[in-house]
Amino acid sequence: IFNIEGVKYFSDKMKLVQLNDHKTQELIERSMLDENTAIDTVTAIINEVKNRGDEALGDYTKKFDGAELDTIKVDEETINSSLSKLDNDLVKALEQAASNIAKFHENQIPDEWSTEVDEGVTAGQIVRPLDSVGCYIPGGRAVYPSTILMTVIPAKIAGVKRIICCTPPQPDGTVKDVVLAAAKVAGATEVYMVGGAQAVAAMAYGTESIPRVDKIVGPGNIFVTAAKKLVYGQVDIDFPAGPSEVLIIADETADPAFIAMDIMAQAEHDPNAACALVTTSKKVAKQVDILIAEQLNNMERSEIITESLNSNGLIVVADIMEDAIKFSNAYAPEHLIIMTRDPEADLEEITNAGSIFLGELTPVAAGDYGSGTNHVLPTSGCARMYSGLSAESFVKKPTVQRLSEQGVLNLDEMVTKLAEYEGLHAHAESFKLRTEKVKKELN
Ligand code: HSO
Ligand code: ZN
Repeated sequence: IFNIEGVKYFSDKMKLVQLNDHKTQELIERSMLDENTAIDTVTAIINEVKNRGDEALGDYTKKFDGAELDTIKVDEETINSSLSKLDNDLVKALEQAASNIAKFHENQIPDEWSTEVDEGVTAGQIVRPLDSVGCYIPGGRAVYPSTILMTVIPAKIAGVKRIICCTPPQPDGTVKDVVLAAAKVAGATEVYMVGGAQAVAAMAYGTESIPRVDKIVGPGNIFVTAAKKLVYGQVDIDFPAGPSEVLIIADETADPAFIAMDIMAQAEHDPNAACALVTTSKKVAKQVDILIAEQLNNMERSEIITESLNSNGLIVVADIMEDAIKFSNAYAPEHLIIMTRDPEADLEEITNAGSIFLGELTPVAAGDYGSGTNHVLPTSGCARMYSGLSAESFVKKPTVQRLSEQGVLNLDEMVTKLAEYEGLHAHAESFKLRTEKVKKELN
């Protein structure tokens, strides 16, 4: 056994700490991308798109993606034929994932209900889909067909009629077949070749080719995220989704090999990804650290993994499980894996996490692709106040009420009293007219 005080780093890859000695606040901080650095650039882009529409989109696509396009919209023929260009097994994988995602999200549509809040006063909610939604699909280094399924399918399940996708073209002016195929499988209605802040602006304000939508969702770089923040209010947005994260809670029963690979799996997404292990077992901590050090150089994306672990990798040793869980709640990770003797029991104490994976047989990769749950999740501690993307993200819940004669009589005094107190005479009058009518009819 080792001495944590003496050996601050086992392998020089991840930061190792004993929980007691450190302030939680310091430890939960991970490098955050500051969208504010992009605000000026993005504001200019949004204004250009607002004023010059398609022409501005053409200029930016040439500048940022190196592509000159005749039309921004991908024609239907190309989308329809994309599936036949893919390897059969890949199509099958997309379809199985899509079916699981659909099944999961069907359960998320909120119920319509009404209740009698006072005698003769019924009030409830109805559920209606948004009319149109725009899914931002990143291009470049990270082309994730799975993300198309995760954004389009929940909107489809919610009943959204028009679901458009915007994705940057490759320099030859095309979009990868797999992206189009995923859009087709998921049920997107249109695909447009435009990326970055200009795509967000186009979906928020509309251009000659691109319709303005009610809500923009999907992950993106800091320009995309800054643009989403700036158009918020004009349209709805999901939430800022930054670099991937995982936190693993483990006790001495956990298999260090699984933990090490789950950490590297999340780290391989992004040099800014944040991965943490919180364990009550010094032995597990040490073995995970050793395994990562041993395997790191053989990983295909070892450079990205190394950078991520060096900047945001963390192994925390806690005295007791209660402390480990407290730490995890403060960290509010995007993904949480619980590898303990009784994960279900520990789940009871979890308050903040985007998506939770129970037991050693459930890696984050399951949720990334097709255990059905959504992989567009709140990062950087935002799981304290946000839930991930869901079918519910694409519906509205207008409220409905109806008063009977009895209901009017029951509310009369309360409403008129409060209205008069607020100095809103017409409010009080509007109610009194009903009361008078009811009283007349009752006589
Ligand atoms: N883990 C990512 C999603 C993803 N993984 C896409 C693989 N493909 C979300 O943080
Ligand atoms: Zn992933």
